[in-house]
Amino acid sequence: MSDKTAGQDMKAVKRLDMVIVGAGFGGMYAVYKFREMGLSIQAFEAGGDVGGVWYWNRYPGARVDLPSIDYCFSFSPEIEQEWTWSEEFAAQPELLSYMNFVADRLDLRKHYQFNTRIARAIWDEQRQIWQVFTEGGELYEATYCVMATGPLSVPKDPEIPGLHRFKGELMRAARWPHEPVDFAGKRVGVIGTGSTGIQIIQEVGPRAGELFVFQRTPSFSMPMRNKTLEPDYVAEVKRNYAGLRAAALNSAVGGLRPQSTRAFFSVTPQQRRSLLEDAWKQGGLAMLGTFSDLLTNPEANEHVAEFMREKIGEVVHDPAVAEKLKPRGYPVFARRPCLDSSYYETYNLPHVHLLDCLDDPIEEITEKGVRLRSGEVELDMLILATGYDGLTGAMLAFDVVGRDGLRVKDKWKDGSRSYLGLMMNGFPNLFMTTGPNGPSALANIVRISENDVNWIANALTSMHHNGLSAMEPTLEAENSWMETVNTLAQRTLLSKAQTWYVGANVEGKPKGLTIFTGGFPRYAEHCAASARAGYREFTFTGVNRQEVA
Ligand code: NA7
Repeated sequence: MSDKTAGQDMKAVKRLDMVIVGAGFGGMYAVYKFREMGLSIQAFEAGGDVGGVWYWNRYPGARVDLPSIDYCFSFSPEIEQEWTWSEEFAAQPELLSYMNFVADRLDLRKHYQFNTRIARAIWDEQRQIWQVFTEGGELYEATYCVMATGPLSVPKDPEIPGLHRFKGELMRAARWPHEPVDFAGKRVGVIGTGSTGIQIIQEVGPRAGELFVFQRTPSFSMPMRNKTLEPDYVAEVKRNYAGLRAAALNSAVGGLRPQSTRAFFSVTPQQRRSLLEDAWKQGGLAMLGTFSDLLTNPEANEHVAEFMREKIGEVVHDPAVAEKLKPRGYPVFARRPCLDSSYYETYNLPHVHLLDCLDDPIEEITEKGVRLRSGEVELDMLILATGYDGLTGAMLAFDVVGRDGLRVKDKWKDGSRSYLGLMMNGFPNLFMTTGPNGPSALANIVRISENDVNWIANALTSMHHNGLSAMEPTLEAENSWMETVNTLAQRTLLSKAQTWYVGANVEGKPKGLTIFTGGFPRYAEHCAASARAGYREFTFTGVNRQEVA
């Protein structure tokens, strides 16, 4: 069969039950789950293989900032026992090996078409199917679409004039080459000091001839104190995985992160200090577990911020450099807290230079390097660690057209909206995993992915048993969910920093915190409650297309 749509040569149409987009945690689990349910599936991935974020982010020093034992699938007890993590916070090569191991073990790759981007997805109301077009001009038709496209998959170049003119090596953290990169003897520049920039700077600093860090907003970074996992510890974890998963599911971040019910001002200044010192010594995420009101009480937050500024001053030898590295003007933890192993120490190396782009802004990129207001910095290599069009970027990167011609980009023109971050009114049978109005970037992405895929699976099973073929949330349900999301967002300090959480890093993007901040357990309970109540916030269509109340 051949067809011509919108000027594209169409190849034979392939008819399926489900199209799945993405080969990160959400996509891989979706492929496994829906195949096991007996659905005919086809999955797509823009990268050359599985791994999602860990396929692309091969930059030096790339590492997860949640405990590895927690940042992995829980749906397969066999995989939990067969895979052994070597470090508390695994590096990218090990994370990618894990994803490959899972893909091999469950034979997932055969369902994927790699190196393939989706250009458009259009709902055909008459036929009750999604038409999914690849950029290569293939057309797939499916009853269901699962967008497992992730909150951080569209890297963002900085809005600095002249980027294309740079004649040296231009490297993007999230599009890092697969071959080894040599820094020896080179004048290397890094733009961006978020989690990514910090990991790169501490790794490349000692290896480069000279390193120039172009810093706009300094981040708060805490010591990771990464360690090798000893066999006894691993054995204990494997014996107790069920308990660890239960603990993670009950925690606000869906993870094994220390938590506290103690308010900051409920203890004496000496006790506060000693709790903070202990947490700092312990490293990792311990600081987040010191007090319960760090993100709700601005005064408590400022005390902890000042403690962390002091720590920077203790490490960095040059007081002027230390001062520039100390974040001010936004609450600590309102920007994603970073973990490092030698970030601040790197600035003690004589060939590492911190350039403060707040005082001395970047004016343009030139053929030879970066021109600041004060003059040009010549570089052999420029590394961009300038972040992502987070949360909504991937869903808006292609054209998704629902019922009555409604486009996601129009529906989201004032900010993302959905019901539970899982489905949108006007887009029947289109499911998202880790969607922008769920806990998203604020909780363990693997636990959210599993929760979301399981929810979709239950919804499809329920539809099947009831002879239904399509579902979508009512507008009232969606509005009510967004009201919950917005009300909760007012209570946190998270929107007080200019970050990708609130869309502040992309020009023209609607601003505001649309992530569910009520914590993972409450989110999971909302999802479970909607299933228990028989999906009454949804409208359904029967197999013979009649509307079912
Ligand atoms: P982030 O956290 O968004 O950091 C991006 C950094 O790039 C940040 O320091 C930005 O400064 C900087 N940036 C962006 N554009 C510019 C320009 N034009 N000039 C100077 N500096 C610029 O992204 P990451 O990749 O580090 O981390 C993303 C997530 O990945 C992280 O939260 C973890 O969840 C893992 P700004 O703050 O805008 O002043």
